[in-house]
Amino acid sequence: MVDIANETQLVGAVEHDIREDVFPIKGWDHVRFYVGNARQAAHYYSTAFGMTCFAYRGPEQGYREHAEYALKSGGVTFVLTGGVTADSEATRHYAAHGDGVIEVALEVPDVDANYEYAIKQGAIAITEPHDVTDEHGTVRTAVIGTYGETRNVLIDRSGYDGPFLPGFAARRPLVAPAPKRNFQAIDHIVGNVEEGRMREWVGYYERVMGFTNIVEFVDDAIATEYSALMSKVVANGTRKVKFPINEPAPGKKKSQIDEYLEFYGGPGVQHIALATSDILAAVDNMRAAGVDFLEAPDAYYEDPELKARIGEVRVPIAELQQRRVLVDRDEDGYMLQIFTKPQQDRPTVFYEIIERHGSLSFGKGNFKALFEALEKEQAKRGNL
Ligand code: TYF
Ligand code: FE
Repeated sequence: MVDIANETQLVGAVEHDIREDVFPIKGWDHVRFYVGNARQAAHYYSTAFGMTCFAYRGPEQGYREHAEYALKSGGVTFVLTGGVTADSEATRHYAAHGDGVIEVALEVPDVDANYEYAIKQGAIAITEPHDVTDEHGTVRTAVIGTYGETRNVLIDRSGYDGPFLPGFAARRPLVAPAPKRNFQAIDHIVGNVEEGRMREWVGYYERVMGFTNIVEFVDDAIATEYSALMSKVVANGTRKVKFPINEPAPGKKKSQIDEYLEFYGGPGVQHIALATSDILAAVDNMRAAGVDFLEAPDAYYEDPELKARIGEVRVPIAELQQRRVLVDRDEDGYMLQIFTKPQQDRPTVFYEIIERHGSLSFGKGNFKALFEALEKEQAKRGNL
């Protein structure tokens, strides 16, 4: 069970009564990926990310088209779905996009009320509210569209007490579970959209889910100077659910967002930020297990302005430098963050590991160092 107070701090959430919201959200439910080979992906997320497989659904359960593995690490649940047949939805999606996110599922108290509100506000209707039932009970669910082929699934699981979702069977882990979790909660999930469409998608979440545009954005100066992207963040009332949205901006070089859009074949989820209470251990464990991270240069740590910018943090800068962990501070506190390289063959989805200490923002002070490291990788791929 996740410690709720602890989780609130981990992800920079705020005290807020969701009953005041037009679109109340309890929190993240799960993220579903369509992948080329779910069994092997599940093994990777177990061994490299330290997640634990706990449920499965496939042909053995009479679910003929797909094999799905549900994994968790604290409050983070991923579902890896692979096609068993040549014409399954996952097989088609994989051919078009490579491994990627198909669903960002949110737990809500009343699926019908949220769905009705969203549709009235112009949400893309995918699936109307309906019950899904097995011997463990009933889940009420509905689906709303978002950027690209990505979907926001709404889930009320109050009438269900099975392993994951109706149809899934409990499953033993694929490998011996990690002794300690690397991360405990989803902090934010970022989408990349086409040039000129960021504002539209920010407006979509404002209208359809009653989200608000929070603090940080990449202004024009940053965009043209070194990032070649624009970004705005929308969040729900509790700020547990945060959706930054990026679009490419014209710059000196090809935007990393353009590289994503080209290789993903359209808009989609760019990165998932995973909150941890011990980023040093997480990075050490994940590196040892074969995860590649972006490497900030020594100059980042040796810059005399770094100390002035960040003040006191819980570990010596040398500890951060050794692992290439980035650090930023805002008026509320500081945060430590690091980014993996893309985690599949295509240069598309990657992960962020984030350890917040009061800070509610996204590492604006690190954009220059981060984007330079990203561009170095982009250049190696011949896409700059
Ligand atoms: O989520 C964020 O806004 C930060 C910064 O391509 C960021 O993690 C933004 C865009 C990007 C990589 C990181
Ligand atoms: Fe991020």
